[in-house]
Order: sequence, then structure tokens, then C-alpha cells
Amino acid sequence: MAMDIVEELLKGNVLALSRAITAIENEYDNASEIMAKLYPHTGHAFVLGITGPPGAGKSTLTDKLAKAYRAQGKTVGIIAIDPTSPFTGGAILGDRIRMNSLTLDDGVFIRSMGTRGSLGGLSHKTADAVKAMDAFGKDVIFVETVGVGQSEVDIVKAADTTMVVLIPGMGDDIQAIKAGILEIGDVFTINKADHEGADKLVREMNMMLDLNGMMMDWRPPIQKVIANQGEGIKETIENVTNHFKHIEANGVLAERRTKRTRNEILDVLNTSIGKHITKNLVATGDLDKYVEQIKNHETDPYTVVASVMKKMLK
Ligand SMILES: Nc1nc2c(ncn2[C@@H]2O[C@H](COP(=O)(O)OP(=O)(O)O)[C@@H](O)[C@H]2O)c(=O)[nH]1
Ligand SMILES: [Mg+2]
Repeated sequence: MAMDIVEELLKGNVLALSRAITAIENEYDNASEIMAKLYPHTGHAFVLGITGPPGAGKSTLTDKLAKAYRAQGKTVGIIAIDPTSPFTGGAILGDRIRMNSLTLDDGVFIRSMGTRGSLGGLSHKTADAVKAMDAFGKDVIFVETVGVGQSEVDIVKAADTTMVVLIPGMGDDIQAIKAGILEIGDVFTINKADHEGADKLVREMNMMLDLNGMMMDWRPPIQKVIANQGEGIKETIENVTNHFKHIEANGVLAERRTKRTRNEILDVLNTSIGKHITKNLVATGDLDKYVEQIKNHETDPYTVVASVMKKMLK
């Protein structure tokens, strides 16, 4: 039984959506074809990136926000990225428990993507998984990712609006991640406002944003939240909605999407060229030949690559 994944996905078959994302994640041969067929059906979903340090309450917050969107009658997709675990276990299992109440709602689709030890290619895979959910018909898609390093910045580039979640008591950590969060945060959430130091953190964030914000036409709002008690959720949704409306009106959304498409072409191109050359190198036995030559100190990897490139691009 060969099920037509794309046809079934577009009909609303959850298993097909699941399989499509598995194909994307594992780079199966049919992944490109699936994406090509899904592409015309994308572009309707609102994509919300949620990032911040581990344990900040991102999953708890996602659970509450997702429920609020469901109450508005919107369908929800959630992609939880876990760069720490080489397997889709551990923290993801915790996420599942945190989002437990959602798993019974068939208007919500939750998918975790492990990085299997490397973040390479993950931003591209995440973007494709978002598209699969978009084509499936999800109205709002969450991308939850840990941290604010460059890899996470790349991942949240798939988002229309990015929320950075911070918590009190991070001490000097906030200084260290300052540059990263100012660059990517459209909306800030100070979660665990039941803990001491929330107001201080809000003040610090305000100061940072004021210093940074002279030239910005969007001043990222800062909202105190107690996610596990559902406090500040309504305001957070409002902030997110306002941001989306803002970028829709001033053309930034269109700009971001154009940039994304541009990067996508380059990404796919780089990957395909890389794969093509690698395959060829292995199939012809040239790779083994080069390894032998390097072992004998006759050449080095850099010279090898230079000559391979020269040959391939002729
Ligand atoms: N005190 C307090 N704990 C919270 C709050 N929000 C979440 N938590 C708890 O913080 C822990 C980590 O939450 P989680 O959502 O898994 O964080 P994530 O790693 O950012 O996804 C869990 O035990 C939550 O119950 C909050 O507002 N206040
Ligand atoms: Mg989480």
C-alpha cells in the first residue's frame, strides 16, 4: 500500500502529515518531491517562534497560548526543537507532559524534532516542517527552540513573529545573551513572574530596548507572565497579534518572506550540489583514492577539494 502522502496530507490525514515530516527530518529521497507538491498550498499560517533558555517555561507557555488560539477556533501546529538530546526522548518527553492537555485535541498537532547531535540543516528542516503543517491547514504554527545562539536565530527565521522568553534570576546571563535577544525578539515574555526579580528584569529589558530602539519603528513589548497559572496569557496573545498586524501593514512581513524564499533557494541549491558532488566522489572511488594519497602525504584535504571543485564546475 503506497499511500500518496501529499494527497492524503492535503485531505487532512494526520498520519500523512507525520510521514511527510519524518521524510523531511531524515532526508528521505521523496522529501524534495513532497515539498515541491506542498509548496503551492503554503503561505496561510501564522508562524510564531518561541525561544529562550532551557526551563524558562516555553513549553508551558506554548500549551497555554495554543489553548487560547484554539478557543478562537484556530487550529494549531507545534514543532518543538530539542538541540540537547541526541534522541527524541528526555526533554521532549517532559514537553509532552507539559503539553499534555493538548494531545487530546485533534485541532492540535505536536511534533518534536531532535537534532541528533548536530544543528546542521535543522533550520532548513524546521522551515520545511512548518510548510508541511501550513499546507495541512494549520492556522497558527509554534516553533519552540532552546537558547538564543546563532543556530536558534537561524531556526526562528522561519517565524513571522519571534517571542523571547526570559526569567528572573538569570543574573549576568542576560548580558551574555543580550545581543542575540535584541536582534531576534519581536515580543518579550518575562515568565515566572511569581519569582523574585521579575520587575527588575523588566526594567533591565526596558533599558536595553531603549538604548537599542531609537531607530526601530516597532518597540518590542515586555509582558510579565506566570505561564503555569495562565496569568498574562491574554496580554501575550495581544502583543503577538499587534506585532503581526504591524509587520503586515508596514511591509516587513512581505520583506521577511521574500528574504526567506531567497535563502531557501540558496539552501536547497547548496545542499543539492553538495550531495551531488559527494555521491559522485564515493561512487567513482575517488574518495578512497584521495584518502590514500593524503595518508601517504602526497596531498591534503584542501588541495583535494580545490581540484574536485575545478573538475565538477567545468
Ligand atoms: N514558578 C513557575 N514555574 C513555571 C512557570 N512556568 C513554567 N514553570 C515550570 O518551569 C518548568 C520548566 O517549564 P517548561 O515549560 O518545560 O520550560 P522550557 O524548557 O522552556 O520548555 C516546569 O516545571 C514548569 O511547570 C511560572 O510561570 N512560574
Ligand atoms: Mg520545552
